[in-house]
Amino acid sequence: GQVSTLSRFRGALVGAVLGDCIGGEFEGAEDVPFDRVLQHLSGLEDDTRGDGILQYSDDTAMMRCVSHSLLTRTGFDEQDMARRFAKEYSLAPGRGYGSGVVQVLRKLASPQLSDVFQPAQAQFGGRGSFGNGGAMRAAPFALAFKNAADVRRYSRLGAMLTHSCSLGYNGAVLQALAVHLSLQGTLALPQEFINKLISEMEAVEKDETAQRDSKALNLAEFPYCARLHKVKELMERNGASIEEVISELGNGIAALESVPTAIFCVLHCLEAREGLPEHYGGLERTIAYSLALGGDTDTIACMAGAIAGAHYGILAIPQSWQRSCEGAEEADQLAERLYKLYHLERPED
Ligand code: R7I
Ligand code: MG
Ligand code: MG
Repeated sequence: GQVSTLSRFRGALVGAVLGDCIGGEFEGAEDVPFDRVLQHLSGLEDDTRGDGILQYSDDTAMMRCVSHSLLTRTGFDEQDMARRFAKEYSLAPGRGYGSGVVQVLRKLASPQLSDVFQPAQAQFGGRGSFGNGGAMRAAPFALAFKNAADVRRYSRLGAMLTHSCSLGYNGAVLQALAVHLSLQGTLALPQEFINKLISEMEAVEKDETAQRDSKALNLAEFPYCARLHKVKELMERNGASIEEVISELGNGIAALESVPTAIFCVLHCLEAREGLPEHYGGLERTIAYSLALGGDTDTIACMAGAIAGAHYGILAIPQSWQRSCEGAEEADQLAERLYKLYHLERPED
């Protein structure tokens, strides 16, 4: 049936939180046999375990900051967003943050800091981080802005508060654009979805800094486009093994090795897959499949969960899964408020 736009918004943020909470179990595993994944997931249906048993990590913690900031400022305000990241980290530093980004978050807490983009620029010898920490929290940008140009611009700036390497912030742009297209129902035509992302990223990666960074890091000239072409190839192969997906797309903590992978998980799970229960809907398949890849499972499942949730909508997400995850209810409320912001007439529109 038809999925309403509000349902898509709610599905996006709740799907992201679920991916983070549920994926945390296997973070760092090499790959995970399907029966272990399914055992973990069937445990969520056990009503005796109590509510919110699975805690969220930095992915959700920072995504909450992004949502709250966009809502209270009715748009992007780098000072406000930076302050929220710093405050969240100081209140709950044990959420599993990347080992480099904590230095940025400590510097962002300083009241003397005038340029909030500066601490990120000092990371990793001055080139900035290419980790997936910008991408993991990018979904709310697609829920706050209608125009693709705004989604691009602000997801990039929002990521640059911690990730100043183009591979880091372009991963965030790609993730936000994927959620943007999914909210519009574009996943009904998977080929069109991937082709649109490729042409968007061709424009994004033409940028001089992106060209320079990919050269310095010994990568293909248009690294995200190259990965998205591999996603297309794997889709066409229709039956790619877990090992092939890991070796061709990656499952790591770098944005380049996880954002295209998350997109693949969503596309691959649009239809029933061997090894996954027949009663599973697409969102359940997507999260299960993301976990089976191992590696950075919380983040890959979080990003795939956002894209898939925007496609299938909130009604496709099992209640028991939602009850098991800390922060799912709040994410649902934030999505509803972002829906109103998205439809607000703003002067620049
Ligand atoms: O990107 P970031 O916020 O980490 C996010 C990840 C997610 O999986 C979360 O769930 C959480 O587990 O962490 O944090 P960063 O510290 O900026 O980057 C993550 C890691 O990527 C770093 O600790 C480095 O190991 C690696 N990395 C780099 N290594 C070498 N050179 C990132 N950028 C570089 C680099 O330029
Ligand atoms: Mg995490
Ligand atoms: Mg992670």
